[in-house]
Amino acid sequence: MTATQTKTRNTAKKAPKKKTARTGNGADPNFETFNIRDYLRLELFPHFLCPGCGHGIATRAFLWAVHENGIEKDQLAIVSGIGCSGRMGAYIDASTFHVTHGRPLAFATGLALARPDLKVVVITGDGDALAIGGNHLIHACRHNLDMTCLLLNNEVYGMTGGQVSPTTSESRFTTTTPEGNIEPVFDSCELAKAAGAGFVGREVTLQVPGLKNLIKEALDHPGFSFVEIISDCTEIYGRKNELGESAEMILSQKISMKPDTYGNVVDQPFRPNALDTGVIAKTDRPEYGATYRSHAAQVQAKFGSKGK
Ligand SMILES: Cc1ncc(C[n+]2csc(CCOP(=O)(O)OP(=O)(O)O)c2C)c(N)n1
Ligand code: SF4
Ligand SMILES: [Mg+2]
Repeated sequence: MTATQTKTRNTAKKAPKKKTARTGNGADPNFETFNIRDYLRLELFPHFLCPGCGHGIATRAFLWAVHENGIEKDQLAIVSGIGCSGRMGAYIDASTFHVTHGRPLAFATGLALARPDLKVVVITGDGDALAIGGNHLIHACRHNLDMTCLLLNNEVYGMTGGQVSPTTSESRFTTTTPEGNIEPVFDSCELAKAAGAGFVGREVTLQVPGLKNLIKEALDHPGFSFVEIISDCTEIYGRKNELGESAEMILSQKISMKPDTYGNVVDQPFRPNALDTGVIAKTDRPEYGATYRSHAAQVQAKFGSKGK
């Protein structure tokens, strides 16, 4: 309010406060109807995740988003590569494809082109999508085909025992950097943005409702949507770098994000770089599937269905 504006007192009778459901995640009434068990293959439990692993938190946020967006399980196709992150797909009760390390985006491209009626989601890791599969990520962004990619970034090759990855922070110890990492770090969101992804966002596993909302927006976006999820490898990376128990690790996520987003509430930064969170880029570039189908129809009209 500026100095010249007059403050008016609202004398109207206040409407009675609406009672909202008490939930573990704030007063979100939809949370009451979300039961993660409805979306899991419980016959595969107990799951293989180490205690405190961020990938489980990310999976919960994703399934909550699926629930709130009203996506039916038989309309949901999940493609994942190899890694602790990729293994998440196996636990989800939907149509799931567990494919070769580094190739889930290539597989998903064929699936999304052949079955545009499905909601295609790729669950991948920093090694899977940025090292061996980096080429596929660049071209998935460039194509802008309608699918969602969730990159679970724990800064390490978790499944294979903790080797360095393209997102390992500087000077961190891994099994292949016993004296500390000297490689520069990839910012996957900047990469996705530059390569043309229709929607780019990042969130930490500490902020589950915020992460769920970001994934909902990504799932709704017509085109290639990319969400980097900052996740913790508590068992291998955390222990090797003496980052504390899982609770300490997840709390330190706050300081590695832009302070104006979360505030500096811990002393020891886990990830020294200040990263943006939330929606980082959103464009209305043409979606590739629609362009492809219209082009195919034109070619068929010109030459007949058998071509020339
Ligand atoms: C072609 C191929 N190369 C290497 C491997 C071994 N491998 C399996 S998972 C993995 C890295 C996983 O790291 P990331 O994608 O970050 O997943 P995380 O386990 O950290 O979630 C590697 C190198 C493989 N299975 N196939
Ligand atoms: S090794 Fe790391 S990434 Fe894999 S399940 Fe354990 S804590 Fe999670
Ligand atoms: Mg990883």
